[in-house]
Amino acid sequence: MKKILIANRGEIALRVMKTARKMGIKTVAIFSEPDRNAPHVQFADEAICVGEAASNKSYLRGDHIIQLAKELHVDGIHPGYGFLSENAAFAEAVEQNGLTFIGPRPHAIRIMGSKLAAKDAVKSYDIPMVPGIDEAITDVTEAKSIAAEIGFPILIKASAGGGGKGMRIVEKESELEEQMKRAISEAESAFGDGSVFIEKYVGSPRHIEIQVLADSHGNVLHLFERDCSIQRRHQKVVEEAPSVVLTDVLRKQMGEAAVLVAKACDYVGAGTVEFLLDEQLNFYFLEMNTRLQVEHPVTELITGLDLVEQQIKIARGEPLGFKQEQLQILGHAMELRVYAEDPLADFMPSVGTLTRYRPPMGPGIRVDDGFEEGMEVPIYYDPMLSKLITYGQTREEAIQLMIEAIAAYELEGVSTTLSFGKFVMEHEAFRSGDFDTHFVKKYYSADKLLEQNKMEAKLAAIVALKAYLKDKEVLRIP
Ligand code: MV4
Repeated sequence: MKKILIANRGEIALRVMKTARKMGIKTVAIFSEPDRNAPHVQFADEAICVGEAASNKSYLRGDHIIQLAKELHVDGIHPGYGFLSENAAFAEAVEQNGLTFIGPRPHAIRIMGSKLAAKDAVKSYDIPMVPGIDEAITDVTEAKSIAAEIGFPILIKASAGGGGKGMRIVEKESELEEQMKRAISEAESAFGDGSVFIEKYVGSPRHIEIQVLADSHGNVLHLFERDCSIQRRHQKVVEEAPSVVLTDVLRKQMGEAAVLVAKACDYVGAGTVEFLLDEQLNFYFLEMNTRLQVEHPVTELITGLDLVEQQIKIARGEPLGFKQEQLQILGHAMELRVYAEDPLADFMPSVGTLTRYRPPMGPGIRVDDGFEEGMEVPIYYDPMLSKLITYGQTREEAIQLMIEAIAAYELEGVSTTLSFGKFVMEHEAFRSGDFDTHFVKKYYSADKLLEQNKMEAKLAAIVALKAYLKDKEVLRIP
């Protein structure tokens, strides 16, 4: 592989290109009109415009992108995350055009793109699943009898849904019919597939995901877990590795279950297997994400591996260069997603120009971003500005470094979730590790953040006043 095209933008496009360059591989960037001067375009060896601002007129034009890749004599395409990354038809078209898709086979993407197909694929393996059904359900009477068997509350999920879209909690039988009808019609209009199914609702779960790597020679390994429980409306905010709640035994069990999930769909490449972990530490397979994830850096820091390098080597047909026993967790990594959103105004997207942008630097600090001072934050795409990642020997160290890095992050022109990140890092429930997916709902409010900001301003004023009084004394100012 001599030249790859990165079918993405922003921080992940840059991230992929950095590894490609390190490996001596030339890079081609694609960009939409408003992204013409973006850092990922400047960094690449070559760059080509793929259309207008709207994603469906640029970054989602699969056939057009493949055409351009061929004209530029590209060998492989890396899709990043989002956009075309989990589009089986695109992966297939890339291969049919004689290019390498740096990602899993279309077969695996297709299976895992449907929750019911995923359940069906893994059911002959010994993988714990949430009590429920593994077939689409349309009949209300049947649904009622299944729900009675499982016990309320139950959750209705759309097979084609993802990231919490199309989910409905049903507390009692009298609500079932109405909720089911709604779920089906919602799934039909949102995904073009009205298949829904029923699961027992796990009330206070942690979201634990396992990173897997599979080569094309049948070797499948896991790279331990990431705890992604701190999220807001299904949008992850803080991710860390390892998780404070996993024991070595549980980690091994979940890792082995994740490897089985990958084997069940003949997985090749880097993937992530999502689990729910309940209060009794029972774990259940939820779904598999067939892409490089946003939060992959925390796994890189605790394992010392470059996941993009692994993806490229796997795509080149190389066998994995290590065995499960050779992998170990070293230290603790924490990631904060910095969004251009106002945490004091219900996380409203905040657009504008980055009049000042100086990310923190130093030992144990990594910033993955795709912005520069003076750039405008475009309204067309994901509002994530950067990922602030810290690494320490211990969790306490990683948290402390995160608090310092947030303070050192100079950013003006738009509102960001940096202060919200500080709120999380300083919260007792987060520090003690006693949290679940309801953390934000349970503990966060704009008022509390405002209170935190006021306290800080007061503290700063007191420090300044003390310094002034001392100066006055030393300088004998009357
Ligand atoms: C669940 C659940 C409770 N019980 N399934 C949300 C996203 C999708 N990946 C699955 N999700 C959930 N499935 C059962 N049977 C709770 C969630 C859930 C959740 C999962 C992971 C991270 C954050 C979450 C927030 C709310 C609900």
